[in-house]
Amino acid sequence: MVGPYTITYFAVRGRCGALRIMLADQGQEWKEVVVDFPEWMKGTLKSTCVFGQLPKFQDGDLVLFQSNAILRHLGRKHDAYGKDGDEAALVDMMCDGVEDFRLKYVKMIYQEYDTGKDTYIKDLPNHLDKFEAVLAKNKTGFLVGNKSSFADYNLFDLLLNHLVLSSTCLDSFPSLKSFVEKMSARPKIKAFLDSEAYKKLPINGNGKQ
Ligand code: 6SG
Repeated sequence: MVGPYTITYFAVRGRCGALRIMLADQGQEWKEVVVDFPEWMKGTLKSTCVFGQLPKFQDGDLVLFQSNAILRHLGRKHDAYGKDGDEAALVDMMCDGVEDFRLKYVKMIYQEYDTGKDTYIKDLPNHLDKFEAVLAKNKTGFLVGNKSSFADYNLFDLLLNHLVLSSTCLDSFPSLKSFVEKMSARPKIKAFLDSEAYKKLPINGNGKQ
C-alpha cells in the first residue's frame, strides 16, 4: 500500500538516493512526482519551494524541504535515530560528516568533472579513512549503536556513487567494503537496488558519474 509519503524531485538519484533506500529498507511505499527541466524552468513549482529547490517531501499534510531534514524526520518516525539522546547526537554528527563528503562529490561532478576528477579520486582515501575508522571501532556494522540509522543510509548511498566513480576505491578499506556488502544484501534494499525504478535513474542531473 502506498503510504503517506510523496517525493517530488528530478529524474535522478541525487539527493533522494539515501532517503529512497531508507524508505525501501523500512518497508515503506511512496509516491514519486517527477519534475522535468522545462517544467522546473517555468518557475511555478520553484516559487512554492521554501528554498527554491527540490527535493520536496510530503508526509500527509507535512511538507518538508532539505534532504537531510527529510532523513532526520524519517529517522524519528522509523526508529532509525539511535537508541537515546547520546546516540542521536552521534547519528547527527555522522550525517553531517556524510554531508561534507557529499558536497565535495557534488562540486566535483557539477563544476570540475573534466579537470578535477583524477585529483578527487587520488584524494578520496583522506575522506574514506574517517568513516572506515568509525566503522572499525564500532564493530556492529553500523556507524552508531547496533542498528541502522539514517546516517548509514546516507553513507551507503554516497559510497555506491563512489564505486561507480572508481570501482576500486574501497579496496583498502575493509570495514567500508563489508558495510556496503551487508547493506546491499539486506533483502528490501537488494530488491530496491535491483528494481527498474532505481536502475533507470542516473546518479546526477548532468549525466556525469
Ligand atoms: C538540485 O541542490 O538533481 N536541489 C537541486 N536544483 C534546481 O533551481 N540542500 C538542499 C537539499 O539537501 C540541496 C537541494 C539541491 O535538499 S539537486 C535543485 O533544486 C534549482 O536550484 C542535484 C540535481 N541537479 C539536477 C539539476 C537541477 C536543475 C539543473 C540540474 C533536472 C536535471 C536537469 C534539469 C532538471 Fe536539473
